[in-house]
Amino acid sequence: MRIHTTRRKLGGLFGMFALLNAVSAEVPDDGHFAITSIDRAPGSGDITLSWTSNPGESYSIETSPTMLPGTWEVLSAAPIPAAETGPETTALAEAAPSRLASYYRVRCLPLFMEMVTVGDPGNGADPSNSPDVPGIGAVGYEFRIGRYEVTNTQYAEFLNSVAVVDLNGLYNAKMASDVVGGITRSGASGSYTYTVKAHMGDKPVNYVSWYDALRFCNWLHNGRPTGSQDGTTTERGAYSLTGVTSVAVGTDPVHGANGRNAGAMYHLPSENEFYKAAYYQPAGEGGDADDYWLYPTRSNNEPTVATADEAGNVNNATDNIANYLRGADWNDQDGNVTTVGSGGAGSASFYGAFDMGGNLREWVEQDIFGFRGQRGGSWGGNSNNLTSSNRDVGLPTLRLNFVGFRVAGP
Ligand SMILES: [Ca+2]
Ligand SMILES: [Ca+2]
Ligand SMILES: [Ca+2]
Repeated sequence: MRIHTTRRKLGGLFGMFALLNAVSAEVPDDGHFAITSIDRAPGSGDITLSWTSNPGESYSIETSPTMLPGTWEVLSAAPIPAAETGPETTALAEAAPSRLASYYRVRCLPLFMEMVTVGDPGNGADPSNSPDVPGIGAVGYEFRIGRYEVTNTQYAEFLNSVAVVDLNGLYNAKMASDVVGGITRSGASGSYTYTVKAHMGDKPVNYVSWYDALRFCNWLHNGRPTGSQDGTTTERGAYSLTGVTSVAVGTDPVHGANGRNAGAMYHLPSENEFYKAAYYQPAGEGGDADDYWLYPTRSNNEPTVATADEAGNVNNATDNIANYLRGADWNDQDGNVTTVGSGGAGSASFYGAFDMGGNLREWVEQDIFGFRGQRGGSWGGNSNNLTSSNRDVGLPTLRLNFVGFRVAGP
C-alpha cells in the first residue's frame, strides 16, 4: 500500500492525515503527531495505524471519505492512550468496510490538552524589555505550550481522578462560592465528586496555587491516572513534591532550580518560555522590528477590551482584543472570565496561543525571591499588566480568582 502523509492545519487543530491508496509517499519528520505507518487489512475495515506520540497524551483517530473540510468523523470510540514509553504508538481502528472507499483520509489528533509548537530555537532575548526584568525571551530549543489556559473541565477531570480524598487541597471552596469560580464539590471525603458550573467548563480554572499547578502537571506527565495523591499520580514526575507546599530542586539542567525534573513531559512554562510564546514574532515573518511585540496579541497597540455574551463568550471578537479592564460583564459580574480562545485567532500569539494577555494571569515556573512569577494580566487588570515589560509575582500558596495557568512540554 502506498501512503501519503502530510502536516496541515485543519479547523484550528494540528492534525496528521494519511491518504489510503493515495499515489505518493511523503513521510514528515518534524510533527509530534505524524502518522508513520498505516496498514489496512484487505476486505475489512481494520486499520492499523502508527504515529509519533508523547507518553501521557491521548489521541483520537478520525477519517474522512472526501477531501472536503468538515467531513471528519471519529473512528476510534474511546481516547487512545499513547504508548507509556517511546516516541510511537500503534493502534487498531475498526470501521465498516463500506465506510472505507478507495480514497480515504485518516488523521490522529491529540486529545485533552491542545498544544502549539514554539519553534525558532536560539532566538535572542527582547532588547526592548524593561530595565527591571531584562534579557527575557531567549529559548534555545523547540517546545510546546498549551493553546489555551487550563479549563475548569480539565481541572475537574483532574479532581475526579485524584481528589476523591483531597489530601493536598487541590480543590478550593471559592471555586464554588465565587461566581467567577467554576467547579462545585459534592459528597464527603472518600467519595468527593466534582462538577463544573453552567457555562464554566470552557472557562479557565482559577483559585489554583502554584503547587496545585505543579500537581496537575505531574498528573498529565503520569498519563492522567486515577488514584490517591501519591508518587504515581500527583507527587512525582515533572516535579518532586516534598510536602503540601514544598518542591525539591529538580534534575533538569536548565530549569532544575525552579523545580523541573529532566524528562518532564508537562510542566509550567519558564518565564522565558511564556514570554517567547506570547510576544515573539521574527521581524522577517511580520513581527515587530525587534522581534518582540509589546502585547501578546501580535501588536504594540493597546488591545480592544473584550465584552461577553450571557454565556461568557467574547462577543466583540476582532484582531487585537483581550479580556481585561473588567469589560466582560456577564452573570451579574463587573468583569469575569471568558471562554478560552473566544477572542478569535486574530488575537492569538504568533505561535497560536490564546489569552496569553488577559482572561487569567498565569503562573510561570520562575522562583523570584521566594515568590513565583505570573504573566499576562487578567480580566480585572489594566493594559499595562498585559505587556511584555510587566512581571507579576505571587506567593506560591495563593489562590485567587484572577490567576490560573497553562502547561508547556517538550
Ligand atoms: Ca518591540
Ligand atoms: Ca464592566
Ligand atoms: Ca491569560
